[in-house]
Amino acid sequence: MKPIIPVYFHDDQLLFHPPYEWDKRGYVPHPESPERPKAILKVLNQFPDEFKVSSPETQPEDLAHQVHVSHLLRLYNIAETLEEDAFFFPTFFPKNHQTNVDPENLNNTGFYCFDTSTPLGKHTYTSALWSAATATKAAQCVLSKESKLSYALTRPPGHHADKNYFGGYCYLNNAAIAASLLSEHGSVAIVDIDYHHGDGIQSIFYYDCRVLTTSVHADPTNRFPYFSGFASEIGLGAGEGFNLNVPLPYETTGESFLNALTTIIIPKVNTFNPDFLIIAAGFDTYKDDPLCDFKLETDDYTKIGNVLGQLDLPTVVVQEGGYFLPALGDNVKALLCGIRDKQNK
Ligand code: SP5
Ligand code: ZN
Repeated sequence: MKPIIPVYFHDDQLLFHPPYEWDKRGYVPHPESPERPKAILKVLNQFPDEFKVSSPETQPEDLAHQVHVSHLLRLYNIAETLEEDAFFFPTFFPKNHQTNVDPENLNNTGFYCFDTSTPLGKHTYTSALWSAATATKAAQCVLSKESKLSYALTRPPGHHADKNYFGGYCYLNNAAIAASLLSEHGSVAIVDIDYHHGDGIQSIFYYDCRVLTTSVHADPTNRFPYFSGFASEIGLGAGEGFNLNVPLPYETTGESFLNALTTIIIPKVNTFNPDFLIIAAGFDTYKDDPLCDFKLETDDYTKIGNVLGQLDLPTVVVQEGGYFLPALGDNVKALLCGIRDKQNK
C-alpha cells in the first residue's frame, strides 16, 4: 500500500486576483492567478487513493513575524483598506536602502517592493496568510511524523519574498516560514527547483548555518531576479558555505537539469546531513511554460522526485511558480509520486 500524501489548501487563497502586471512590454494579464491552484487540485482530486486534501484552521501570524519585519506586514494590513477591485502598484522607488519607513502610507510601498509585477490588493494579505498556513500545516505534518511527505499548495508563492521586501509575485516566504518552524527541531535543507532563483529564501538564511539553502535556476544575468543567483553567493558569517546556487543556461533540458541536481545539489545536501528537507517546487521549468525557456517534460518531474525521495528525509514540498495550466497538475503529481515512491526503500 502506497502512503497517502497529505495536501494542504485553503479556499481563501483564491480571493486575491491581481488583474495584470507591468513588465517590459507594459501591462500584461497577471500569470499568477487563482486558476493555478484550481488546475492543481483538479488533478490531485482525481486520485483520492494517493492524495488527501485538507485546510489549515489558523493563520500563522507569529511565524510570519519571525521571518518578516513587522512594517512589511503592517503595509499588507493597510492594503486591506483598498476597494475590492483597486490594486496598488508602486511606481516610485527610493534612492537609498532606508528601512522602517512609515507603512501606514501606501505611497511608501516602493520602500518594501522590488518590482512592478506584484501589486497589493484588499485580499493580498488574507490569501498570503492562508498560503503560509498551508506551509505551516505541511511542516507540522512531517514534524508529528503523521507522514514522511507533505505538500503545501501555496498560492500566492513565496520564494522571492524577503525579510523586508516583496516582489516576484511573492508576499510571504512560505518555504522560509516552514523552515523557521522546522529548524526549532533540527537542521533543514531547502532545495529550490523553480526556474527563477529563490532570492528571498537565500537572503533570509544567508547568515544561518542551521538552514542550508540551495537553488538551481536560469542564469540570472539575463533572467529575473537579475541581481542574485550567481554561483559566487555562498553565504556570509556563520552561514558561509551554507548557500549554494547552480545557475543553468537558457533552454536547459531535463537531462541537464537532473545532472545538476544529482552531481551538485544532492552531494551538498548529503554532506550537510539535514533532519528535514523542504523543496521549493516551481514548475515554470516545464517546456511549454509561457514565462520561461527550460525544456523539462512531465516525466522529468518524476525523475527529480525520485532523486529527492532517495534522500529519504521528512520532506515538505512547497508550491512556487509554474504557469502552463494544462500540465501543471500532472507535473505536481509526477513530482510528489516520484518522491513518495523512493522514500522508505
Ligand atoms: C514565483 C515566480 O515564479 N515568480 C516569477 C516572477 C517573474 N517575474 C517576471 C516578470 C515578467 C514576466 N511577464 C510575463 C507575462 C506573460 N503573460
Ligand atoms: Zn519561478
